[in-house]
Amino acid sequence: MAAAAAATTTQMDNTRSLSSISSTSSLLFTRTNEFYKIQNRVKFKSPRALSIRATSSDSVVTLLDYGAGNVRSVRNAIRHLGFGIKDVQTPEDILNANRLIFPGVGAFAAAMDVLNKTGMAEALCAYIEKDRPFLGICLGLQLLFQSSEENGPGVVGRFDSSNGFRVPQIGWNALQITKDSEILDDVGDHHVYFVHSYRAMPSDDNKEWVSSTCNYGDNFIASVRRGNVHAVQFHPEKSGDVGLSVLRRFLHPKTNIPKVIACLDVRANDKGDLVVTKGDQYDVREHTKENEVRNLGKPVELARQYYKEGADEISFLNITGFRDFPLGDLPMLQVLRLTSENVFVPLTVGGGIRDFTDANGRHYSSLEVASEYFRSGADKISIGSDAVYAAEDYLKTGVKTGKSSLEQISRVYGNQAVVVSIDPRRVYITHPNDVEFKAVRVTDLGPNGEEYAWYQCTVGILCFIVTFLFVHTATQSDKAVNGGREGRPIGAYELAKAVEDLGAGEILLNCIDCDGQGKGFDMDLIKLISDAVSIPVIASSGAGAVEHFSDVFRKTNASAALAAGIFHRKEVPIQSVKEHLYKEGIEVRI
Ligand code: 1PR
Repeated sequence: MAAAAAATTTQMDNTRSLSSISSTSSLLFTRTNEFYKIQNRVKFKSPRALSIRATSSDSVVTLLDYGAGNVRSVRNAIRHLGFGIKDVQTPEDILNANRLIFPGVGAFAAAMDVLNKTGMAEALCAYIEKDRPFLGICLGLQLLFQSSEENGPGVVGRFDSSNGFRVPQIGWNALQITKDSEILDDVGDHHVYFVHSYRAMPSDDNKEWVSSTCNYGDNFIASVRRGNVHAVQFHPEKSGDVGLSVLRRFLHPKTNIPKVIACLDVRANDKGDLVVTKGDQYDVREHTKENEVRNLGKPVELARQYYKEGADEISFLNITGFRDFPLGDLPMLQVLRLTSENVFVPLTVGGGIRDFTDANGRHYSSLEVASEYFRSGADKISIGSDAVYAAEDYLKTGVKTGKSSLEQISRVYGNQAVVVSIDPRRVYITHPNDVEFKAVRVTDLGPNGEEYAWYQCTVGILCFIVTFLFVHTATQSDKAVNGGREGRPIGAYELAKAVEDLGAGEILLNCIDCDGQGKGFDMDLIKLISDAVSIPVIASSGAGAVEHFSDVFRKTNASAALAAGIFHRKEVPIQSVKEHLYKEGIEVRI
């Protein structure tokens, strides 16, 4: 170990003298100069919205060993923790990695030289910009910064030995943890092992992402964390049990226990009473002569029952909220107030969250609408149609105006309080290039043998449009316009990515085709979206049996599964869903 340490140190010393004369000593992130500048280009997830999820397929970690030194101990530690290793051979291996460790052995300049020549630097940049899970070790941390030999004083510089501290630092030292970084959770007062002559210095520019410092003559950066990107100056693979715990926490990130959510679609029936209803592909009317709204019970009573049966969350969707004015919907606010009196799991409410001018000309902002919901007992609000319009504008202009409901509400209440409900329809196509939206190869072929589909987002239709266009009553217009919904020129994938950028903290992913069908969730859609974003995704629409829940948690990165019909019709109690998941080895809240 001492020999390895000495070798590393010598190499690093050479590096610095080399780098001062070598034009190849560019930084890993030359394009953006310093790591903190990447932050401006990259939409790093705010810690609150962060959800790192792993599936059993993540049992292989990609290792970037560019041949400059001995990373045997890192390999052994990874294997010891039960992971296989895929070595990076090409830049594509980096781009395709699920989880990447970069031990950054050897000399700074030489490392940069190899990384640049092989195209790895570019790939690493792209990987990190996408906020993919990354752990840099030692030089792997320093390469994220600007070196001192370039462009005047930089973030990384050599220890000052004039104050009596021997350089390199070779030995054990304690960390001062400055912010929650998840991978350091077990470190506490334990010492970790360092071997280095150079260190990155904390500054105002980087203070947001420094997760710990260490003192060796001066305070230097011992670790950084921004979203899924981590880097440590010490050697976790040489730091005993506590070091292994750092690696373990990176490899097995804390996953949220999957949630089972009961959803209550609520609307006024033709008599004006607020009822829980349930559609088939969003058609909530009985197929009888009277054509009345299907009535499956009373919202408060059902919510209480689902809470007692073990629901992890309850969602109320005021399904006509977009065309009616929700603050005019006092019964809905009353439902929230009463439910929150004795239901002690999170309550989400959606429907009609948008700016609104009432009949008397009084303007209500979406923030006021949301605030009223929060005051009445909601923990989260869910935005459907208005988020689609906001995403369309954002994709058109590339500008975040900060004025959309989504942006305003998440700014005031935090991302974790804002869910975006996506309501797409499957549109089959023969070739993925047939549309400008992200398409997937479907598991079940379309009616004409189509192998692909894209998922077209829909919005609720405003009452006055319905009235003008159809000169019909709301009852007729529900049916006349595809369950009262209009298709928009945006796909579920594009919408999900855009709303994540705009500040959504969670996605409620419905599927009109599967809604009420009981044939299982749309796995193609859920996989597409839950792989595309790093905020939690709630799988919704189509649950018909307990196996559908284990399927969705096994095969996709969904964080929660929501159902309505099977609970309302008492076909499958929540408890049996939980028992089934437990038996299948999927952790649940019992
Ligand atoms: O557009 O912001 O006003 O929000 C309206 C909200 O109302 C959206 O979240 C939208 O999903 C919902 N909504 C609008 N129309 C309907 C309808 O059914 N006609 N309900 C509707 C959506 C879908 C799920 C349902 C699952 C599970 N319902 O919430 O509960 O599909 O059902 P299942 O387990 O029985 O298959 P805005």
